[in-house]
Amino acid sequence: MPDDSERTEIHEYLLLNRVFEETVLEVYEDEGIPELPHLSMGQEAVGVGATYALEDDDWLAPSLRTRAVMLMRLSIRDVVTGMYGTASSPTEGRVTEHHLGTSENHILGTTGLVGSHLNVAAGAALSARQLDEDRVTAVFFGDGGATRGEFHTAINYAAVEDLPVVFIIENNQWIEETPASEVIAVEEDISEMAGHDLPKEVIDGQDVDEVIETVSAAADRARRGGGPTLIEAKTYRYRPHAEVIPERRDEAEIEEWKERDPVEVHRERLLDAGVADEEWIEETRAELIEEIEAAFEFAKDDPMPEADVMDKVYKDMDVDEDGGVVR
Ligand SMILES: Cc1ncc(C[n+]2csc(CCOP(=O)(O)OP(=O)(O)O)c2C)c(N)n1
Repeated sequence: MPDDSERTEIHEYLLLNRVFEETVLEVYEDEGIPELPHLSMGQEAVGVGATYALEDDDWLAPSLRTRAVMLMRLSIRDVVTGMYGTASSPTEGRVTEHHLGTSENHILGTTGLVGSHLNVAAGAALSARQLDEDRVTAVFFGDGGATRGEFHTAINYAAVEDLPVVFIIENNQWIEETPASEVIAVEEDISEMAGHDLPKEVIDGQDVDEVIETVSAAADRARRGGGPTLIEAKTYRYRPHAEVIPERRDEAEIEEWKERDPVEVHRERLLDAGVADEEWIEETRAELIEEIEAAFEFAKDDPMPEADVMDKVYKDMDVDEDGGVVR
């Protein structure tokens, strides 16, 4: 169980994610943002809890919706410049925030192909073992990601090799506009699809404490050589798949999930325990808004990258004057 100062820190991360996305939505609606927002509002406890449970040098492979990984491992300014693809962004504009990776922060970059990072995560875990590093890799993916072949190849390989991986399904029950139940042939828990021999945990993704506890236990087990765990966190997103996609889900379903809002659940727990008061929460929220708005102002004035975009993409690569690769 986290102590009081850890509990307030966890709440600050939850607030950061919520306030950040509220600001993203506002800016996007007012004037647009180069990277189309795919918001995670409603799902914050999964990314926050899992990232919190892991060590700073554990590898994280987020899905494009696991914003918490970015906000907890990078500065707010890095995340915002990442969305604008400008010169100061972590990859100097080579990839926007959705798929960015930085080895410095132990974030594995992904591709736009849903599920493609699952095998990469298993590979990162294999490399940690071969290099004798005490690192766990956590990979986040949606219910849609769980329908991909990579779900089986990565889990099978990790289970056979006892690799230190924590597989985390952020089951928000919708794949763009398709209900997962229409395309996934199991009745209840989609983690059942993995028949492989590994522990499976189905948890409440709206409860950050449950996420932290489950991911910590899985990571400890992995570090002791116990192999991978598959965690399915039941959750829900409040916004459509992306901000250009019309909302076709039932309003009543969305409202029902909002009654178990992950930020609110944790907030009430802190208030009841006397760990924080309303005043601290409001002050923290106001400070975060100020910092986030300043990052947006910075990003809007930040120049586009000057460097040749092919530079730093491939190691030891010679490029001719037209930008072509010299072989
Ligand atoms: C292989 C592949 N198929 C389709 C797409 C288009 N696509 C992008 S995100 C997405 C939905 C993914 O759903 P899920 O994995 O459940 O994650 P969520 O968006 O719910 O977080 C789809 C179909 C893609 N990028 N890659």
